[in-house]
Amino acid sequence: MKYFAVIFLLFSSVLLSACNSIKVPKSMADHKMSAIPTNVVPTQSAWIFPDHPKAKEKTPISILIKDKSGQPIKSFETVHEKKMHLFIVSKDLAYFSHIHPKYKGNGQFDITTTFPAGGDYKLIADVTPKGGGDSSIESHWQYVGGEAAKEVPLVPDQELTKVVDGKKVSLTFTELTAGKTLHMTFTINDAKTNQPIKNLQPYLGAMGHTVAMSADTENYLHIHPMTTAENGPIVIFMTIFPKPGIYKIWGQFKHNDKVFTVPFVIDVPKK
Ligand SMILES: [Cu+2]
Repeated sequence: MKYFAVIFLLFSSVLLSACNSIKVPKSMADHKMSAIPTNVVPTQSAWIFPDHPKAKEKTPISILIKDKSGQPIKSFETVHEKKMHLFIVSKDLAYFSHIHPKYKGNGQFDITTTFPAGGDYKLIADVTPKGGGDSSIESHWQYVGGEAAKEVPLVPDQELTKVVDGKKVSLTFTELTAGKTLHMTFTINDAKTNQPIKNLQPYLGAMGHTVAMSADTENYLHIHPMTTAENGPIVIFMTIFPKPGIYKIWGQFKHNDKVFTVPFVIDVPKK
């Protein structure tokens, strides 16, 4: 086990220095703890927007995924039921959206979305070209015209319990420290009765999804829960926060056929 941990840390430090968009290896997310780096296919992308996208208007987006020589990548793995997962956040991380563009073939993914306010948005596409192990990440900043929303300062939550859609959700960590493998646990109770919710439904093939983003949006983590037979009230994720500082976390779960998203802001201390 010790041997595995060392190898894993070596691997993750390579991963950490290699790119800004840190991904939790799929092997780790699935709790297989593979020590072998699973190959990430190098990609590049082109993002096609209308000339002057505006807030509150339907905005078609095309994302072209290409290989390093500029040729479109043609086939993609279906990961968690989708060929592409697209996350959109406002610069202050107040706005979060997780949507699934449609694959049109020839490397092209299309979706239409509506930005809620004017300002800068970061879009992060998560795809796995056929034959790849872990997903490739492509991101893009986009300015959207229109009246800007009031900027929300990113302040760590004093208390890690939130009520969303009638659910009381608490977040705890084993040893919250940058660069350390840790468990992040969501506990989901009914907000009215305080009874544990034991009938969560799988959402995109997992009991939950968590996205974490550093305050500067440079580090992105998409984490899936450790395998469990339970449908709540506890959902455990394993991850590593690559660097200290403030992160926003969005936990997404499904209950009564409805997906709910619970956001937290945390401050990850250094070692
Ligand atoms: Cu998704």
